[in-house]
Amino acid sequence: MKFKSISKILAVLTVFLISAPFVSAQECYGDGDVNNDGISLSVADMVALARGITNCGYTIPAPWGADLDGNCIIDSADFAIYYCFYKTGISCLPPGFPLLTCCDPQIDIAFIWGDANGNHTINILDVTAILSYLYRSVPRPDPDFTGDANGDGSFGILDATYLIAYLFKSGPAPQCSSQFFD
Ligand SMILES: [Ca+2]
Ligand SMILES: [Ca+2]
Ligand SMILES: [Ca+2]
Ligand SMILES: [Ca+2]
Repeated sequence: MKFKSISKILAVLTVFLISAPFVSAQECYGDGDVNNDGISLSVADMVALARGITNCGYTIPAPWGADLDGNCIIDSADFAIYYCFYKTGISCLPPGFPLLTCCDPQIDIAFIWGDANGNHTINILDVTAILSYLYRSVPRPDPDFTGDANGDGSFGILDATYLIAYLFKSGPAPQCSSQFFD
């Protein structure tokens, strides 16, 4: 009798386990598909990442996809990997790519739009930096998309005059561009 009861309990338990929905924790990988369009490591993904870690108010569609080094932080280190991949190819990707990361990574603002010299503030030195890049053959930072102060997708004297207007004539703040150039 006792044996029969145990068998019955085991049978019920087996049916329950088989019919219960299998719930697993969501896993997210830094696969490079930042804009969540199904294509990994495209230029559009790199642009999405650049905008996401710049003070542009842009929300990265799939932030976990941007975390190529799998440390649960989206920052300039991930951008450096993308940029290296963009320039030189697959050897820049971390061993074991794509790495498992967290699904809600922290985002670190690494770039300030209009900060042409890359020191995280905007002042007259950015104007002189732009002029030096243009006229004194001083090498520009690579990449230097934030030097496009007026956000027209190119780098030139208009970016210097735009910054002067912003700094000294109450002109509009530097404009984030959706384009990327280097
Ligand atoms: Ca993509
Ligand atoms: Ca990272
Ligand atoms: Ca600066
Ligand atoms: Ca420009």
